[in-house]
Amino acid sequence: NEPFDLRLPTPGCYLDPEKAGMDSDAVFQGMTAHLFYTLGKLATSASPHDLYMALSYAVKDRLMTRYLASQEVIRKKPQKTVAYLSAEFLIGPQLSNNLLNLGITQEAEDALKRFGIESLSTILEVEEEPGLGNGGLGRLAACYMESLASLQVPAVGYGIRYEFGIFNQLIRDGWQVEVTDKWLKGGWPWELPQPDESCFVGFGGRTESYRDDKGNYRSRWIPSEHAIGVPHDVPVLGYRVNTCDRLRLWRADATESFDFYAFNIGDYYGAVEEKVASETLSKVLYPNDGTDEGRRLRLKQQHFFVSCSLQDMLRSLEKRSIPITEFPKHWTVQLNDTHPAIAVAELMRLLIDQYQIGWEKAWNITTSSVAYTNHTLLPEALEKWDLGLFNDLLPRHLEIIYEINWRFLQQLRLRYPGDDKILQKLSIIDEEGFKSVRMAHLATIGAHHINGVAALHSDLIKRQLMPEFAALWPEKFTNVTNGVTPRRWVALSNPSLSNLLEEEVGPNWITNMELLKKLEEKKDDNNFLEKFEETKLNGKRKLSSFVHSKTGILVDPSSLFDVQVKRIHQYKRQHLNALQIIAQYLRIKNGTNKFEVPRTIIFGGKAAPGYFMAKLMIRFINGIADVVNSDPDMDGLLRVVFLPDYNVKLGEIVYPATDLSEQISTAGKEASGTGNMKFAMNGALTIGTLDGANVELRDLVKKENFFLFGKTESEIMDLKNNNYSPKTFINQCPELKEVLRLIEIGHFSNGDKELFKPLLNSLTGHDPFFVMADFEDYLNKQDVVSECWNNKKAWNKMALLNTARSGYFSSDRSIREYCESIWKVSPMPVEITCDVEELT
Ligand code: GPQ
Repeated sequence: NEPFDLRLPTPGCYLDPEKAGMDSDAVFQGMTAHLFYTLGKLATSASPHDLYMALSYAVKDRLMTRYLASQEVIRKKPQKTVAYLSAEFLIGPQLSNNLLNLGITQEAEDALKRFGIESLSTILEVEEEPGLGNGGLGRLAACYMESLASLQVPAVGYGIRYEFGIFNQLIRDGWQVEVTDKWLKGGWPWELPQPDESCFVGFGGRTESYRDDKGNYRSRWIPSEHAIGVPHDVPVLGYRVNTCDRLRLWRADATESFDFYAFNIGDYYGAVEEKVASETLSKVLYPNDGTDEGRRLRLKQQHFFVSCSLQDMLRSLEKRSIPITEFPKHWTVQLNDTHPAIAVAELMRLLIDQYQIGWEKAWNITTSSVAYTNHTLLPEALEKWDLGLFNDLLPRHLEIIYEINWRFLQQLRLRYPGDDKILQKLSIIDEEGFKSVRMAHLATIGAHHINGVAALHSDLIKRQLMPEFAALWPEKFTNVTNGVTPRRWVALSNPSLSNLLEEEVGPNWITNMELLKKLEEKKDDNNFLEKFEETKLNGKRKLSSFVHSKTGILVDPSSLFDVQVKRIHQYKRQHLNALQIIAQYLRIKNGTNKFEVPRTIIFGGKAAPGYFMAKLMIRFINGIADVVNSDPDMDGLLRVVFLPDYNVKLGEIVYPATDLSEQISTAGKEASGTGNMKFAMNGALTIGTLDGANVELRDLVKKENFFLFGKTESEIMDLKNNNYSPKTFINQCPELKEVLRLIEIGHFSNGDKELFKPLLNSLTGHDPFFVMADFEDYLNKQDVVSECWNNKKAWNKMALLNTARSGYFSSDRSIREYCESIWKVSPMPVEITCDVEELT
């Protein structure tokens, strides 16, 4: 590779080639220039937001050399690139991460001092985070982009630039209130619009058959509507490397040409309406986490970003004069769940209709490039599109899907002669009731690999979700356990722990988390354990002041911080935690509490706006918090906090401050979980079920350092298959009975006996998530937690071992596995030089 000249394009770089624009002087000058020329402000009157913008622009300038150099490397020496297709990228604040990865945090801090800003954090606080995701799935995509860049793997993330991301959550009278997220309002400095790389996407209309020059019958699509996708690129820099990958988010624009006709015949409003309709495509993120609502606009969004992305990939081959048939050598396309699964049909359509490639060849290209990650077994999350709606919006795709399906079913007929049942079961088209297109089947048939996101989950995909597919293609099914980036989730969010880790094992743990194993040597070193505890206390002080500023609740940093942050869902069982709090409250009231352990129980998370039970769970937690926090008997023993508007930024404050991580989903329901990993790295102990990645976490940290409770997946299955009755469990547990009675009489709802009835009825009636079955075991395990907390040294040792042994959950490990076993791509270092000799 030819080195890229670092000095030329980066403002400030020419000041001192040695420092390459990375000293505080250059950062200061960059900021000054941006304040003046880009923002039209004088340094003397700049607000914190102005300074945030100026610093961000100066930092972005420093990304550009690396970003362009990374693209040049691929252009000059074609190599396979990862295309990560995801409807969500929950990337979080950018400034702090880019400073860290560039290695100029201190320089930025020094530059800010010259503007009279004493601490970088006052500027970081100003940043609005782009909430372009709901929860775990979107955050995973962001961690994976960061690891890809850090591992120097060429990659592009493709998604949607939603104008309104996930709503902001307010809590009013204990209820969740949703407020529009206007993340773009103050200007977002991290994106580069690239209008000349826009793409054209069709919808609706009809297909017609025609005979081509060679006399063959072909089909063509005549869409009735179009939209334009305008790329907005976000640079994703790796940690202390030159690789800077790209996150390409598409914004929908109206097409001019089409409305001109309406405009000219005097239908001005008609033309404007058309324009508005096309632009609503990228307006808003659907706020449902793991529930499929089958909405027309959602399918349009999916097709919109998938079509733009595939056209973009194909165009990149054309630009470099690479034959289209070599697509799989240059692109490996990963589907983040079924949201982008239309890619299978769209790639076929582009190859066949645009590039005139024959079916067999096109199918071969498609299936050698596409792979699919499944993130859930929950039936309500498996996407199905009503056939009528699908045909309306994507008639040509439906034809192609029919053909894919017909050929697939032929294959099945040969293998299972006379077995119509299996044909019905595996068909892409669900013929029962309202006919629909099953996207998971399309993805599975079109992909060369299908992976789950934790060992247990991948196993359940094969055993429960798709046993017939797994029998048909055992080699396609695999596992890649999720991971999270240690840059954001330890180095950035937990500076005091990071400093200690660096002192102990050196700086390389940030890119090689396995080095943390060395900490095990310190497990009996009192002095070290105290230092470790001190880092936790620092985090807890910071969270305490945040809690106070947001909720007015005073919490004691020396109390046990017991935290459950994640989307609110019945399967995640925040209500199990809530019931346990009531039991503890009762014990304190009755003087029967066995341990004097002050606890602060903290919740955070959003509920889907249409998910009644989840919203009621929030109200329930707040009802309990009101009673507990205002009862003097609870002083110094129990506090309950619901933190509003949980997001990435808040997560960065929460993980370092947690002693006990709640991972209490019904076994078999949580595909992986990733919060569990962030907590463990930051030295929290976990109380959890054998679900998702908890299973692997417990194996790694060893069972004596994990608080296990609850029924296993197979025990849950047994209960389910044997007429599970929650009443049996309630009757066996007097404490649980008392808890339920207190709710029933309205103790947590100011005497209102109706408010929580739906929740009570669900728990005592069907109890679909086996809360009653696990309650007693959970409560008992919480006693073990309390007992353990009273031996601070033992606790610290366990916590240290969690940090030391959780290196496996670095997303660097996950990405290496994807690269080796699914994508077959290797790193491609990007070289940059400042050496004048070498350049001439
Ligand atoms: N997940 Cl299907 C989401 O966050 N949203 C979704 O729509 C689906 C899954 C989560 C899943 O619930 C977690 O267990 C995983 O850790 C996470 O995806 C990433 O794989």
